[in-house]
Amino acid sequence: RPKATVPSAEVASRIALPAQDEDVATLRRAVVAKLTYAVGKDPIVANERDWFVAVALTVRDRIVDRWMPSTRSNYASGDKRVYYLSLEFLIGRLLYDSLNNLGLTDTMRAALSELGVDLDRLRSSEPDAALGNGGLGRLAACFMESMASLSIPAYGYGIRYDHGLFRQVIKDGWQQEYPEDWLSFGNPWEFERPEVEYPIGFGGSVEPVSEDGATRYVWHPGDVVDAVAYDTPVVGWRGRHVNTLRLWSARATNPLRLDAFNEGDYVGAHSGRVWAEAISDVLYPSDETPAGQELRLRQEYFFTAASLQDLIRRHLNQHKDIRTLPDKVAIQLNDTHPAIAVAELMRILVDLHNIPWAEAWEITNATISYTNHTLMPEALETWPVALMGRLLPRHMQIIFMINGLHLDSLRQSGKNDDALLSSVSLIDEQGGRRVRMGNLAFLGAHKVNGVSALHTDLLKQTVFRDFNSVYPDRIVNKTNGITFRRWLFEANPGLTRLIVDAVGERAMDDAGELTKLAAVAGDASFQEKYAANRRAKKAALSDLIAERLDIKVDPDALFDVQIKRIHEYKRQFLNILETIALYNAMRAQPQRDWVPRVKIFAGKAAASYHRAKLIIKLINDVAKVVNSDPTVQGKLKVVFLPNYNVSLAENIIPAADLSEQISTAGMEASGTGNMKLALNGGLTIGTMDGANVEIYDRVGADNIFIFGLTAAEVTKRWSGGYDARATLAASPMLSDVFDTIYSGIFSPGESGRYTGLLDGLLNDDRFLVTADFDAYYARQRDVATLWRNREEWWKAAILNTANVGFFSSDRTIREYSDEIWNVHPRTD
Ligand code: Z15
Repeated sequence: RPKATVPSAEVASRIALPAQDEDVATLRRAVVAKLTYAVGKDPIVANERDWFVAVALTVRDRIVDRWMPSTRSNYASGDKRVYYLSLEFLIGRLLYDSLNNLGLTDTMRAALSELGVDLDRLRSSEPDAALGNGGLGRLAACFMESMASLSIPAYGYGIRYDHGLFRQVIKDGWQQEYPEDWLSFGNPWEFERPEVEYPIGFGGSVEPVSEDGATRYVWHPGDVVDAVAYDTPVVGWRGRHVNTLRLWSARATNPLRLDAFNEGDYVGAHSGRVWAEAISDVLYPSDETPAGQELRLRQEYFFTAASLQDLIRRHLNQHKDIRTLPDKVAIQLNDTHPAIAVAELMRILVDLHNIPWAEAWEITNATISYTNHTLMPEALETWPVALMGRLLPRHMQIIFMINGLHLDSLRQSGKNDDALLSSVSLIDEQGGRRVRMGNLAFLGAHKVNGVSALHTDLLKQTVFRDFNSVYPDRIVNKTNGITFRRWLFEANPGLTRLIVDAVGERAMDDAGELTKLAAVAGDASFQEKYAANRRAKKAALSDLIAERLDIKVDPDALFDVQIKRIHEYKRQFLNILETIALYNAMRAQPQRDWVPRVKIFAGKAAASYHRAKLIIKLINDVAKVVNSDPTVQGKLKVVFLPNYNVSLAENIIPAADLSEQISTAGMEASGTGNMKLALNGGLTIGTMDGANVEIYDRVGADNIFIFGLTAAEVTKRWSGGYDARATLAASPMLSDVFDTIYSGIFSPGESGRYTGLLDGLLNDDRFLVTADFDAYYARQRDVATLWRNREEWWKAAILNTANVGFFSSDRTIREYSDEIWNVHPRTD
């Protein structure tokens, strides 16, 4: 099997853009032409946003030049295509991504400077495309970039939400949510495709029709919404290949009821439209917690059904025969959100194409595969049978049919165990019947993957244990990855330059080359340059902190960073408790020679997740007290940066000395922020959880700070009936922290603000915060000790950068291609 080719340095430099014809003057003229004729603005009066749009359109033209040949050559070759179905694509900004992948950054900077425009300022006038919540959505964006970079013909399919993830504002320490409005000034990267439009049905009834002794089922939907396509070209590294991200927007089939309008009922005339178009209005802001709302199920079916219609139409146009679908199409379900695809594809094959059931099932199973991203039982999606029966009556029948055949075949093969049958059933019969989307996805897929080695093992042992005994080859591991183009080259050009100087340009095409850095990890002059780059990034972040929060931090302090969604299992609570313990220790011995530290937090809480929001408030309350306490002499600062998003991550990650990856072992499926921080040389303090385990394997025990219970120990502690009160009694340090919070110093005027939070820990410490506290505190002191040894610290940091090449999403995508999709990158 041909592996993706990594060009030699010589070939790479020939492929490297700027393209032959792209000089500064050409680009400058192109930008001015866009500003004039596409934006309609005179350069004399154009504002920053106008310039940004003009530049984006100029860049988009260059992308399109490569998009058409990519698409054409895929048609010509007839190669198999990958379809990545995801309810989330957390893209962020595209300007630098596009410029860098096209090799046009420097040329564009020069062209703009001739026009008196600063490229770096334009960069920040682009809104983040925040069509995702966190790790799952960002993974989809990294995968799109890697698939393009590897020349794998692929489409991303999702929803073009009018409003992405809410904007977080911190008011008096509390999180407030405001609607996000990324489209308010238009989106220069996308192409609207009004002609690519599919009807999506909901509700109604199913009519059995007898035909030659057989029964066919005809679904008569009660209402129909149109899905309209918007395409964004995704350009790969060195502009080699361009794929399409196709996002669906909902349009009412009947936007205006003229009869109502004529009677003067203006609002009523539009009500149907408002209801129909609500489908693509807002991204549900819940990460790891199913929204459970009817509108969410409508979103899931809407984009899945539109995507299937689109890809089947494309398949039939080109290959004529729907039976060859698995040879030409690989559908990857990003979590269970598009799992209804299993029933929808069966409906299309059986009801619309008259394929016999068994053959349809084979086609479906060979085409679909499914990625699981969590083990947490409360995060697994289920839908009430009654709701699904009402919204998707034919799909409900099909799911019952699949389930009946599935359970019968198990019984026939002698698997009569009730416990097994009920655990692999598609229907949860306990407490109101519900459809289990995880089980539907598992059964409908030929491969099911976890996202880290540990997570995949646990999948086999827990949620899919019985399924795994019946289908032992179905579960495979695909450890997550990140695109180094965004998370190293674009976020940290200074470090990138150092790497290229040290190990050569080829490191930009082959992440494996990074290991050569290990040779200079102990080299004083390399360490000095590495440290100087970090210092510059920390100075920039300090400026940002001063600007946004009016807090002064010392760029020479240790920057200790926890950036991710706020969730109990991620244990920001543990971090802030340790911060308080450190604060207490500093107050007890103010004259000791403390390592100056800045604790940096950022992350959003789901709007309805009260505990998570209270943890944000606690962090901010602690910040207020600590930051203004003269006894700590500025050696401890606490910072909560609001509105964490991809762009803020790009600013924080290169400035991080310490990466907090402290989830309860067994609960973080993988993590991907851990990879970004390690790549940029932040040392990890973390538990043996998710991909931390694999980072540990690669960077080595001396270059990471592991602490706490392992996943197996966590299970044991739970089964033994964990008693947090006993832990507290045995830990003077933690008792002291609890007393400090109970005393009310962080909540003047409301001394009981955190009583519930602390009592909650004592009564039911589900995430074993108390159990890991002492070990965490001790490990943090080891961090401070290493920090004092500057040579050893930088050596460890450089070894992190050197040894995490494995976590490139190019590697992940190659594994999916070889072992799940059976697609092979084109080499032409
Ligand atoms: C999400 O962001 C993740 C899992 C989920 O089940 C949902 Cl609904 C959202 C995250 C995992 O928590 C994280 O560990 C993983 O790295 C990421 O998905 C990508 O696989």
